[in-house]
Amino acid sequence: MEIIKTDCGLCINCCGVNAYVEDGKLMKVEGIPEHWLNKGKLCPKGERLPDLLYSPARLKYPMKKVNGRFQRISWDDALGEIGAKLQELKDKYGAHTLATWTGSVGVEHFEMAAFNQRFRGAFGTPNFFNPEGICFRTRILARQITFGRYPVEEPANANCIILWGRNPDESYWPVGRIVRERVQAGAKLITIDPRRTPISKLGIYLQPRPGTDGAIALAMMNVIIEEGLWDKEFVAKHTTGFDRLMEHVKEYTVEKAETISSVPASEIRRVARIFATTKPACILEGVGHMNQFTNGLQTNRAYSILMAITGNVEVPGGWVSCPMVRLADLRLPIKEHSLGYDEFPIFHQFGKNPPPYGSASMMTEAMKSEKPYPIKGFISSGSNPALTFPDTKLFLEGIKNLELFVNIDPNMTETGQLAHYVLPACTFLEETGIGGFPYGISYAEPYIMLRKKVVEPLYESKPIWMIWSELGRKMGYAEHFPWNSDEEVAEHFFSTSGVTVKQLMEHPEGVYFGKKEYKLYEKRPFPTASGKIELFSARMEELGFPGIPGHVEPQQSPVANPEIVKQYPEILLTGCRQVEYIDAQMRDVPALRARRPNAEAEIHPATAAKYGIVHGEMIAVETPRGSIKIMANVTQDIKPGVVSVPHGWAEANCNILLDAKLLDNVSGYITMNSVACRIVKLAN
Ligand SMILES: Nc1nc2c(c(=O)[nH]1)N[C@H]1C(S)=C(S)[C@@H](COP(=O)(O)OP(=O)(O)OC[C@H]3O[C@@H](n4cnc5c(=O)[nH]c(N)nc54)[C@H](O)[C@@H]3O)O[C@H]1N2
Ligand SMILES: Nc1nc2c(c(=O)[nH]1)N[C@H]1C(S)=C(S)[C@@H](COP(=O)(O)OP(=O)(O)OC[C@H]3O[C@@H](n4cnc5c(=O)[nH]c(N)nc54)[C@H](O)[C@@H]3O)O[C@H]1N2
Ligand code: SF4
Ligand SMILES: [Mo]
Repeated sequence: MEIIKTDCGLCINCCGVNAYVEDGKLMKVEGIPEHWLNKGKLCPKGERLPDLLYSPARLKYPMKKVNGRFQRISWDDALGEIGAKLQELKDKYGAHTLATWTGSVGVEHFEMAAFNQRFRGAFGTPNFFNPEGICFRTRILARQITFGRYPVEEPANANCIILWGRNPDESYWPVGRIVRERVQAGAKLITIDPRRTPISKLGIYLQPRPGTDGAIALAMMNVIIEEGLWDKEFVAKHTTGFDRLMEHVKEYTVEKAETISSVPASEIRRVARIFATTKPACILEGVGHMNQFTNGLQTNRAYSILMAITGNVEVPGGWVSCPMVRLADLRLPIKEHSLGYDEFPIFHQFGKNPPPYGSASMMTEAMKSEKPYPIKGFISSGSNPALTFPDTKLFLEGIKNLELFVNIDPNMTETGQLAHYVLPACTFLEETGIGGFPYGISYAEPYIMLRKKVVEPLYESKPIWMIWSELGRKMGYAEHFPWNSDEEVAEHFFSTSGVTVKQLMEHPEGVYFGKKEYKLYEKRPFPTASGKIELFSARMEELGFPGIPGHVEPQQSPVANPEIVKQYPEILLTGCRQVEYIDAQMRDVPALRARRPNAEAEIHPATAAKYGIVHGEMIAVETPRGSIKIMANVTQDIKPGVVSVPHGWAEANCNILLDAKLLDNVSGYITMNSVACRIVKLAN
């Protein structure tokens, strides 16, 4: 059997994989023992990559919907018809009428987002959307606002770790491994989470009311400043706005934070002291949850400020700067701004290189209401928004108005079922491409590997770069799509990076492409307007938002909206990760389904008792927006009054419960957590 060293593209961890291939068939996968990150291990879903590849859900050929039913069509005809329709829409409504969307795998599959952006540039639409506009970009943005660059957590050297709304055992198991190793070596662990996760049992645990973390962070600053525990030299030399911060946090006493968050004042004080006096300390904030609620961006800012005033920036074990591999930029210039540019200036206008994505909530709204202009064409790839878009009702209403809806995916998905055309893409196991550089999520390692083709493309599936290129050529944009093979594409991407494909082939387990530098600020000042870490951001204020973060109540909390709470007294969390599945994928793999057969709503016994619910019973979870049926998981390990439902389950789609009008007004992110809900006992 041949062993091909590649990486797992199922999630952003990009674990090293030994793929065992016999007669062109993938037989099994194992972790690469010498891989720096996963050290021979794969998570349960990573172990099932052959099931992903040979899934019965795979699309075998392009299909077109005729009279409500899918019919086989050739690639040539499909791309020809799609190209002609796109041209017609462009002539009728202008280029901006096309919205393109890539999913979470568009983050892991560099080619997917890059070629999507290439095409949209050639076509001329500004409207490209990606989960970074609903997922983790605010953490990057908050750090860029504060530091001018994006320092990344380095828990492997930390002596104090705060898991703030993060449960890595399920979502980033290698981070969980690193945290456990540090705890074993004597590091202090603090977990702040409404759910008492298994890893939290290794240290101090705070259980806040969801959506109140900003108040806790500000009260920690209050303690640190009042007790003189801040890093005076670092703050004086490298930050601006400390005086204003000092004034601002005076009102955030631990007692006030207790009233807001329900975490005892003495616990907040204790945690503040430990965090400020145990060096180096590292906040590992949640990737999604800490962004996806009313006060997401400002809460992220508060964590940045906590790291800064304790001098935990650009030192080993804190948040550090790590080189990024400079891959070729495929983007073409675009004249118009994307949807959301004016409405959400922090997201779109803050820095010199703002995120290239539009605001997702505005995309669906423009499909539905045709305001500010109609979105009539929609091409989605590597995503399943029918399940994952945080407001299913709005998504379904929006796509009804589309004149062209194309879904590109290896599988027939819930979203594909709604499309006019479905095009079969390869999985990452069937193409050579840019592989793992899991930068940006607690791994400050300048390490990259080539993702290798493990088997030939199955059925009529094609690599995503080829699909966009062929569509581009059909539409007369051939000059922008000169590449003819996976290798040519990879060569082009690496041409600007200092790493070559040859080098990566010679080192199939991956290579270091640069060296991490601590105290970078000694050489290169923080690239903010002031050249220092901005505890107070003048630019944020200029754009109409507070320059120092404060606590903002979730829109539907008992404080902000007591009327709604009379009818919907519990607090909803959606989308806590489950190690068996990745977003809406892998539910059809029997071995994984056997491990976790059902979608379950976690509720505390006190909450269950209030409604007369027993463990394992089917219940309805309802919000003003909708209702789903789901099995009750009655557990001590969640705060009373909080209901946590996973996302990605077709049979209990939590996005039916969400309302894309509830936003973090600073970032434009749709609220997926801290929403009012209630439980309904179902008649037997
Ligand atoms: N296995 C698996 N891994 C995944 C994914 C997957 O679907 N499956 N998805 C990937 C993606 S797309 C993303 S964005 C990341 C998500 O990664 P994370 O956002 O880090 O998700 P979790 O690790 O589930 O941690 C979220 C934790 O935040 C807690 N929480 C919720 N609300 C609050 C709050 O208001 N305050 C505090 N303090 N805590 C809160 C939840 O109880 C939960 O324990 O995971 C990635 N990894
Ligand atoms: N309520 C709620 N909603 C959420 C979240 C939440 O926490 N709560 N989380 C949000 C977040 S953070 C994210 S990132 C999104 C994720 O949302 P999505 O990105 O829509 O999630 P997936 O289910 O991972 O969709 C990936 C799709 O890509 C396909 N695919 C897999 N490999 C390949 C490939 O190699 N090529 C191509 N072309 N396609 C491939 C899969 O078959 C699958 O259909 O969900 C968001 N939605
Ligand atoms: S953690 Fe992610 S990258 Fe690693 S094996 Fe699991 S799915 Fe693959
Ligand atoms: Mo995400």
